Amino acid sequence: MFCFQCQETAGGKGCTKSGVCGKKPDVAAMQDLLIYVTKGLSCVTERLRSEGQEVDKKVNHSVTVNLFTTITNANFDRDAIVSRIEETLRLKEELLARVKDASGLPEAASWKGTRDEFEAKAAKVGVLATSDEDIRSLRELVTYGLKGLAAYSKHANALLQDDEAVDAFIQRALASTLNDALTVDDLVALTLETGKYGVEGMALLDRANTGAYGNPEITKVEIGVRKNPGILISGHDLRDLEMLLEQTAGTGVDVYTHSEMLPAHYYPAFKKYPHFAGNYGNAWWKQKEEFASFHGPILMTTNCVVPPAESYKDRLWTTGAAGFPGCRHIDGAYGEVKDFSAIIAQAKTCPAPEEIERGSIVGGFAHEQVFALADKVVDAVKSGAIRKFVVMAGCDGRMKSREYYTEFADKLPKDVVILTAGCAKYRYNKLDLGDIGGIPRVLDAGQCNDSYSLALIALKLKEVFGLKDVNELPLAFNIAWYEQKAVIVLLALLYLGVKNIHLGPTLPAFLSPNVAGVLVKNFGIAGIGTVDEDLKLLIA
Ligand code: SF4
Ligand code: SF3
Repeated sequence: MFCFQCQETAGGKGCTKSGVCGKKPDVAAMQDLLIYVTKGLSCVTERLRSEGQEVDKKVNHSVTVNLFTTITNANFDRDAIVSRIEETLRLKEELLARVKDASGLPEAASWKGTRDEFEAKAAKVGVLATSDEDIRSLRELVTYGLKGLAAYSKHANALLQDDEAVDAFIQRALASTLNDALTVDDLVALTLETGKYGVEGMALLDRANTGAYGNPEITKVEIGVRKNPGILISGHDLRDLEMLLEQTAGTGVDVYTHSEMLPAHYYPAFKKYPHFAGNYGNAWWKQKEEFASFHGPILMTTNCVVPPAESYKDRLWTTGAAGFPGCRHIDGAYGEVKDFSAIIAQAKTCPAPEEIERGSIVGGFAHEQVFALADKVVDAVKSGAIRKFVVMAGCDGRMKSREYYTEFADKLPKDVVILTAGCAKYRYNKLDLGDIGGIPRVLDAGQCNDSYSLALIALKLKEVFGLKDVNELPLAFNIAWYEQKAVIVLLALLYLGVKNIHLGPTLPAFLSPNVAGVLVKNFGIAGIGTVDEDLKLLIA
């Protein structure tokens, strides 16, 4: 196997024996093949579109679910991945028959192996199949960005919202990664275009979420526990949460959020459920201890799944693109109501969660809520009460080096405000950082996809202060990344013209020295240093 798509890749170079995340070589191989056949399918749909033929939404959804399935910590279930490969090949054959002129399509468009040939084929189509280091780097950068974009699209699709332009781009870009005629310059341009569609995809999801559940508002979220049995829901899918809240109403079972599901509490629509009890635990990587002490069932709607301990494996359920062998999976097509009754029945037999924390945290600072506070914020900046904003959005991870972010937040001067989104916030959202004239010093916009809100807030501030360029704002970027959703967030920010982003705790292994050089030269991208050095650099 060879995988270097996440920040924790072995030795900062690539996982070759087994994944640091727990992904085994046989699963990695099937993920490689799933990406390959999805690229093949995309070559066919791109051709159909260029012939003026329509591509059905179901095909778009297949592409996005396939990509999502291969995101770090989403799906470890080999059988589920093999089924997706077979389904993709079937779909591709059906569409290929409609193509009027199939000349010049790459091999991936015509390949149709059977299950017994999958291993051998997978060995030939992984990341290392591209020999030129820079072309490989750019192809992977685009592919990982598309994985993140696909994840966000899929959540919008679950709320019956689609953007054909985003789907057509995802497929065109996937097909382009198989096009040997594209040069480094072409692929750099495609990378920026991926960022453009990243903005579109996040806007789509923002419309879908706020359209269905209202605009996030300032909310205090309890982090302690109640006395009833509970179900813990994790991941990013708000539609799954809605169905679970509906089905648990009046059953005596409480629902708690975990990790990236925390921001669900900020939406008005979910406040009507008295059994929506609070948030339990921290970022994804602490789940082994926290899922054990939760005692009740856990529903993973997306990444990040950590291979479970035997002690709670029978309480871990997956749905959507998530999966783990031996854990029960709940199916359901878009628009259908999923049946969570088995999870609820299990919860009723479990003890209540064990208290691991007490108190509350405050969030809900997505775009509309911050716009509502705009006058206060602008006054605070003008009076000097707020000297600077620092965007610390992104992912958390288990590496010790991430203690940097806790220390950085803690040591920030008291007149600096943190803007955050994603699970990166767990590194500092329980520190008591106080407020500035009633404006909390940590403004949490929501999930990683809500980084879109942070971009809108920056653009709004630029407008209010009458600036030409967003880089003239008193705003610094110190972003933490782990998986591929952070890649699309980064590309989206680059597309919006944001410069001098610091990215840590390490730069991606999939950036070749030359590609990293392009990002440094054109966008001022940098890694992180020590906390004290970076405080001087970013805040002074
Ligand atoms: Fe390694 Fe990350 Fe790939 Fe897992 S997702 S195999 S940890 S690079
Ligand atoms: Fe976290 Fe996995 Fe990325 Fe959505 S839950 S930010 S790492």
